[in-house]
Amino acid sequence: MSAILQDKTIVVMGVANNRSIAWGITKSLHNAGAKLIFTYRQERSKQKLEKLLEKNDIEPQMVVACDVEDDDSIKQAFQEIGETNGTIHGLVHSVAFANTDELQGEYADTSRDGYLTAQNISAYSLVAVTREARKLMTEGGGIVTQTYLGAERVVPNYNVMGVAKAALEASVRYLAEDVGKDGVRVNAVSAGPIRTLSAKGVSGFNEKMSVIEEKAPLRRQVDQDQVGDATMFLLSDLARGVTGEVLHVDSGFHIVA
Ligand code: NDP
Ligand code: KAL
Repeated sequence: MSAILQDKTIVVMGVANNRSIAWGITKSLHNAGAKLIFTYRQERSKQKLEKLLEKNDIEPQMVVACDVEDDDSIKQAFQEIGETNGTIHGLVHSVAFANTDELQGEYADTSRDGYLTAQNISAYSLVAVTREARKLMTEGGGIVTQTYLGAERVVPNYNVMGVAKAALEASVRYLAEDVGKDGVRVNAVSAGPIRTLSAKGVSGFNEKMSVIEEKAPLRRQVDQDQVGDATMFLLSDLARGVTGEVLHVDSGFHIVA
């Protein structure tokens, strides 16, 4: 039997280091036989990524800069990807940002600028990259983004990011309708708390982690590899009937009152 993602080319956005959710996804996609293209924003992330790829014997098809705040950067990245690789079959969007001062206190105090930044990088970016990526998805394929329970419920400190994730999840549904006619599926994974660079230093993170072990049905932490395998499933033909969906990979925490 051939590997699940044999002959599939997938673009992965959002590896900053070995703790990144996108790195867990990379390992799952690589093990499933996919050819991988990476995008990064900061030079530092590129260097970390290249070291990681080398250490793990993963040969990338391409590593290209892409700042999702900038339409020209997105256009250029996907044009280069198209010119070098032709058709792609998948896209992983694992990117989010809000200013630290908006991730504490009351949501009611969110500034206009802080609101727009969070929406811009964390939600609109999926719309912008889907528009470019679909041009290269001539054989159909899958797009998967990363979200969090704070989109559905009020989670202390998540604040402006919760509202951005709500927009992201709604975008998953609207985009799924648009690109479905071309055989492209759009889904999200809603992960439980995982200690990553983004999560570092934001208040309330440690408590959120410990509650999973106490209250979630599986009574254990979520890790990058679990999210990686679920994302791999959603990108694969095994999920060919699934689109517009938010799949919780959270030890079942979201079902508990
Ligand atoms: P990381 O810090 O590892 O990854 C965040 C990534 O976002 C970085 O690679 C960063 O790139 C990238 N990024 C930020 N701004 C931009 C931009 N303007 N253009 C391009 N890339 C950008 O954290 P995670 O792996 O935790 O986060 C990945 C996703 O998972 C996010 O959407 C997050 O909301 C989501 N998530 C995380 C959970 C957790 O508990 N960790 C739980 C549920 C969802 P660079 O460093 O190069 O700027
Ligand atoms: C309730 C939770 C506790 C934490 C609250 C808010 C978390 C927000 C996530 C958001 C992505 C964090 C940031 O944007 C951090 C940023 O302000 C500073 N960090 C950086 O700039 C680093 C260097 C770069 C790499 O980070 C980014 N993002 O570019 C939520 C927890 C339980 C679950 C989490 C962490 C969810 C999530 O969405 O990440």
